[in-house]
Amino acid sequence: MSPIVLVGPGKDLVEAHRLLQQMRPALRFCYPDDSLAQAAEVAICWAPPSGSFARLPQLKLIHSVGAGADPIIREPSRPASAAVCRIVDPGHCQGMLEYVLWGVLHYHRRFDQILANQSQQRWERLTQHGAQQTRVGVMGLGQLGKAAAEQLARLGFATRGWARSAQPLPGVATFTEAQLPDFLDGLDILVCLLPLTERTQGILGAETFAHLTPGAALINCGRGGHLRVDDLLGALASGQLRGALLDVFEQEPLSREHPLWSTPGVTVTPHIASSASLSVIAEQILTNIDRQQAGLPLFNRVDTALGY
Ligand code: OXD
Repeated sequence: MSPIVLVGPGKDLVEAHRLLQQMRPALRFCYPDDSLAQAAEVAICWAPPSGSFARLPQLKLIHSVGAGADPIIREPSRPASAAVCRIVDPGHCQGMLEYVLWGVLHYHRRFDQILANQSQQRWERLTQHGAQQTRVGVMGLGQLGKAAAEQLARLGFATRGWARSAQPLPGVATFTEAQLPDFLDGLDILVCLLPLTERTQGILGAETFAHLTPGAALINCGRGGHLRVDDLLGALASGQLRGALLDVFEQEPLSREHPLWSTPGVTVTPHIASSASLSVIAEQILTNIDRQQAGLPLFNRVDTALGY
C-alpha cells in the first residue's frame, strides 16, 4: 500500500505515529516534505498548516487524530474528493462530562469567589443555593453536549439545551436554532460544546452575553473560534460575566503574551477537557485505513458540508 503521510504540527501526532508503527510494522509513514508523500492516499493530522494538501495529489482519506475535524475541513487545500474521518471514543464523553461538571460546580458553589476571598484572607460564608436555582444552558447537543445536559439535569440543575434541530432530552428544556434568545435568557452558566461551523463562528460574543443573567459564567470547550475574545474581556470588565473557564483557543498553544492568561475571572486550561485515548485513536485510524483499502464505507466520517 502507498505510504501514509503525517501532516503536522499536532496534538498527539508523534505519539500516534509511534503507536501506529508499532501496531502495523508493515505500514510506511512519511512526512509531507518526503518525496514518498506524493503517492500517499491517506493523511493523518490534527490542524494541517495552510496549503498542506496541495502537495498531496493522491489523497483519498484524511483522518483526524481528534474528536473534531474542523481544522481539516477549513483548510482550503483539502481535496473535496477525499473523505474526512474523526475519532469517536466513548471515554471522551466521560472526560468531557467531568470537565463540564467541575466547571459548573465551581461557579454554582461560587468557588471562584471563595478562592478570591482566600487570597485576601477573607472569611465569608457565601449563601448557598440549590441546583434547581441555577440555570445552566448547554449549546450543542451532539454526543458530548447531550451527555453533559442529561447529567446536569439529573443533578437537579435547571438545564436547557440548544442545537440546530434539538431533540427532546429527559429533564432538559431544549431549544432549536431560531430560539436562541429564549435559550439564553437569564442563564447563570453557559456551556459551549458546539462544533465550529460558519454559523457558530463567533457565537460567544457581546450579543449572546447580553441575554445572560448579569454576573453569569461561561465555559467554552467547543472551539476557540466560537469566542470573540474582545467581547469576553468587555463583558468581564462590565460584570455582565463574572468568570470564564476556557479550554480551547483560536491559536493553540495560547501565546505567552495573550491577555487571557492574566485576566481576572478567566481560567485557562490547555485543551485538556477531554482527550481520546491513544490506543483508540490508533485502532480507529487503522480500521479506517483497512476499510478504505477494501473499498468499504468508513467509520465516523464527517459531513464536510455540515462541518461535523
Ligand atoms: C478535539 C479533541 O477534537 O480534543 O477537540 O479531540
